[in-house]
Amino acid sequence: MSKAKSSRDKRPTQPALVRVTRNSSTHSRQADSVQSQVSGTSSGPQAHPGGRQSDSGLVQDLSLMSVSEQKASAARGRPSKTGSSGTAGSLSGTQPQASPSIPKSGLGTIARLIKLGRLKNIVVVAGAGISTASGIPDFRTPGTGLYANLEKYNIPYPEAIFNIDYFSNDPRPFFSLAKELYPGNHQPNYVHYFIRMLHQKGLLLRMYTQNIDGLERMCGIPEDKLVEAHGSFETASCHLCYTPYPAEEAKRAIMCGSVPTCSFCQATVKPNVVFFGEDLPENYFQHTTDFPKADLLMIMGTSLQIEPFASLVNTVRPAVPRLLLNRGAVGPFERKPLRRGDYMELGDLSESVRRLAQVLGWHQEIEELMWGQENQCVPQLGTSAMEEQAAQGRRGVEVPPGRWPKTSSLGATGARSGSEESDASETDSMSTESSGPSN
Ligand code: CNA
Repeated sequence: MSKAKSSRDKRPTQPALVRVTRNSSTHSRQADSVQSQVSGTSSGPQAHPGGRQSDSGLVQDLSLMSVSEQKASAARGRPSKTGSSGTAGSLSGTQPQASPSIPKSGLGTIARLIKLGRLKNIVVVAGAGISTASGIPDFRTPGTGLYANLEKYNIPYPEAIFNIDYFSNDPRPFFSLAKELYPGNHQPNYVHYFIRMLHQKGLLLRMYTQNIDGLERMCGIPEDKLVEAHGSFETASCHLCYTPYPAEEAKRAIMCGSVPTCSFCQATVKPNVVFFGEDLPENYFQHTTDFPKADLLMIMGTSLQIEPFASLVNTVRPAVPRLLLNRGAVGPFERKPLRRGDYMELGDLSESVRRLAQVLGWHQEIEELMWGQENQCVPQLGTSAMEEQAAQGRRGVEVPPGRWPKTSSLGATGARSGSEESDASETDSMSTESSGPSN
C-alpha cells in the first residue's frame, strides 16, 4: 500500500497538499496559531522550561555577537554594504537596522554560533532552488521556472501538472515532466553536499525537502535524516486504489512514453510524488517533534508557497534563529522589520552556501566529498554516514566514470583560498541582509 493510502487510513484529518499565496499578515496569524499548537504539545516550549532558558541564552549570544560584529566591522573601518543582490539592496534601504551604517552579517553570526557549538540541532527546509544549480528548473523563477515554460505540456494552468484529478484524466503532462525529473538525469550540487556535511558534522537534526528529484539521497544524506515531504520517484502505486507497483517498471514505461497501469484495477500508476489534494507521507509528521527541538532553521531555495509545508518554518521556538538563503525574501522574511533572530542572505544560493562553508572552514572538505562521490570513491573522512552507507550497501551515485571534473559545477568561483579563515572576513563584508532586533 502506498504511503499516501496508509497515512490516509490512519490520519483522516491529516493535511493534504495545497498551494496558497499569502501575505505577511496572514503569516503572522498562521505563525501564532501554529506556534500555539506546538506549545500545546508535550515537546513544545511550555513543556520544556529548560528549553526556554537556553533560548534566552541564545538570544543573548546573538545580541552580543551583533554588537561584537558591529564593533569589529567598525574597527576594520568597513563601509556600509547593501549587499550583492539587487533584492537585498532594496530591502536594506527600507528596513530598520540596529545600526544602519554597519550591517550585521547573517552568515557570519550563524557560522560563529555553529563554531561555538551553540547550534547542534539544525533543521533544513528546502525547495526547488537548491537544485537549479544541478540544471533542474524550479517552479516560479520568472523566465526559467517550469511555470513559465509550460507550453510543451499543453496544460490549462500551471498547477494542473500536479493535480490528481487532471492526472486521472490525462497523465501525459506529468509523465513528460517526470521524464525530465527522474533521478539519474541530474547530479547533486554543492548545496546538497553542504547539507550532507552538516550531517557528517553531527549537526543535522533533519532535512525537510519539497523536492522530488532525489538529489538529497543521491548525495548521501541518510534516509533517516531526510523527509521528502512531497514524495519521490523511489516507489510507485496506482493513483486510484494505491496498489503498489514496481518503481523500476513504472519508470521504464514512462520513459518509453507508455502509461503504466494497475494490475488490480487498470487505473494509471504514478510515482509516489505527492500531488495537490493528496496526503503527505507519514514521516512528514516527525516535524511535530523535530521543529520544537531545532536550535537553527535553515531555509533554502523555496518560495514557501505550498502548504502545509510552508507553515513549518513558523513552528520553531520563538527565539530560535532562522536563516533564509534565497534569491528573494519569502514567507515570514517579507515582514519588516524581521523577527529578532531572522537572517537573510539574498542572492545565488550556491554562492551564499559556498561563503558559509568557507566561514565554517568546511569548503575544502565539501569539495573533496563531492569529488569523491562524483568519482565514486570514498574520501578519507571516516564519517559515520559513509561507514553506514558502506555497511548497508546503500544506493551509490550513478555517475559515468570520468564525467565529472575535479572542480565542481560551481568552479567559476571555486578557486580554493589558501586559508578558509581569510574567506570568513570576506563573508562578513559580502553578507546581504540580516535582521536588526525587532520590537
Ligand atoms: P518555487 O516556488 O519554484 O521556488 C523556488 C525558490 O527558489 C524561489 O524563491 C527562487 O527565487 C529560489 N531560487 C531558485 N534558484 C535559486 C538560486 N540559484 N539561488 C537562490 N534562490 C533560488 O519552488 P518551491 O520548492 O518553493 O515549491 C515547491 C514545489 C516545487 C514542490 O512541490 C516541488 O515538488 C516542486 N518542484 C521540485 C523540483 C525538484 O524536485 N527539483 C523542481 C521544480 C519544482
